[in-house]
Amino acid sequence: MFDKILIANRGEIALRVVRAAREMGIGTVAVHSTADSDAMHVRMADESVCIGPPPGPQSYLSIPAIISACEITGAQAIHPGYGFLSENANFAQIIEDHGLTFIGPTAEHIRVMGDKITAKDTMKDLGVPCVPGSAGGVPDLETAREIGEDIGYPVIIKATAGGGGRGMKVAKTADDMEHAFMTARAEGKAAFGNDEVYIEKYLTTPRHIEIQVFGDGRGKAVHLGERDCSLQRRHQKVFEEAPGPCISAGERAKIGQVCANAVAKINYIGAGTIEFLYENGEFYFIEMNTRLQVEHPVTEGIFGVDLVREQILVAAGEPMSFEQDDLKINGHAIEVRINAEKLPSFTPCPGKITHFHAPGGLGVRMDSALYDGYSIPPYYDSLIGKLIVHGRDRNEALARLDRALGELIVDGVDTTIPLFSALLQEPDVLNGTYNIHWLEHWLETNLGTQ
Ligand code: MV4
Repeated sequence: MFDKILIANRGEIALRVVRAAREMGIGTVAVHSTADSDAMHVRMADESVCIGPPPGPQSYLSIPAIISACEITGAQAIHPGYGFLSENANFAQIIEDHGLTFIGPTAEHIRVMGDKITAKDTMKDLGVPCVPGSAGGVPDLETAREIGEDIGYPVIIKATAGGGGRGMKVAKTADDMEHAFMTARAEGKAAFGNDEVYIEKYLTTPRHIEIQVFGDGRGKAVHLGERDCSLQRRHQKVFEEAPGPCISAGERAKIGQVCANAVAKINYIGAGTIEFLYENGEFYFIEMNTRLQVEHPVTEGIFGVDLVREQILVAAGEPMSFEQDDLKINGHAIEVRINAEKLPSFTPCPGKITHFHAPGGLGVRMDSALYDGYSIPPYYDSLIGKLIVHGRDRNEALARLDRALGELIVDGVDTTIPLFSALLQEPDVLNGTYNIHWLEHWLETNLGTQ
């Protein structure tokens, strides 16, 4: 096992990794920008290294600065958290080339899943159900039109390098194809330097269901059920839950086994998430994320496992601590993302926290790097905390969420907290009858959000 690991991240996820490492008796090194000298992750880690000025590329995204921090402190492994360098295959490769360990999948798996076309090809070959569409990339407009006729409109054109909803265009009819194809290509080229696109049947009202998988890198893998992450705005999730309110035990076992078998077959190591659209009782693969996700705590809540501990174990060459048969769902968990943002526009709202009080009690978990007097810097994303509740069933979790939101105090900046209290009044949220478009429609109708 490692003696010391470095955490190449900030905020609540850096604390999350420190906590797992500390329980395992592993020392921790925080890295930070000059804007984060007073950040909680720096205070909580055993050691810290300043790696540069606030803009990402000069600190949290600087591979040389992070490798140097490892060498200075003698850290043997790097946990990337989420965002920043977590899905950068080059980073994973360079870490290995320096005789260090990347706490995550291999550079090759990151690369394959980072390109949506190779990801889909791979998953299709592994028996994972995919959205009907083009076989690989679509080279020109003429081919795009043929595929449109073949699979039927509406279709969606996606940039293979896309992410966060960029480089994605819907063609409702054949008349839209030229414009949609050209703009998806241009956006892919402009945003990612890659103009390759592929085409899928457009699903109009799906839910976003993702399966958590975990592999030991030696041909063994398990699934930890699904999360429903349909409540989102502009591809930013705001409310996530597990298990999915619309997924039966039979469906879970079936798609879960397909996913676990798929990643076992490629010797996948560590945590992964296989994203699906779910419509009319069918799962359609869209993407795989090769990192620990923001919403992993809802899965931890219902399975009672520490996913970061498991990531560290397998990265150190040890077996994971559970098998599929050990994994039984207990109750229901919900996470809400607390962002420093002003409603109804969701404009980022950095500034000084004059008072912070975290809720507590049975079934309540608050993952946050806030403290009284902390100043949220303007350089990073606006997530300032995650409130995760667990109950014996969904209704108990919902009641507990309402109760915990009432205890939570974040003064000094605007936050998304009032949104969640309002959502808990909505029958569709209480009943779990929502899809990927529900929240944006609700925000427009009720808050006038654009
Ligand atoms: C789709 C789709 C409908 N049909 N693919 C959005 C970002 C990327 N992760 C995939 N996305 C979608 N792909 C087909 N064939 C609808 C979306 C989509 C979406 C997916 C998940 C969560 C929220 C979403 C919001 C808008 C569109």
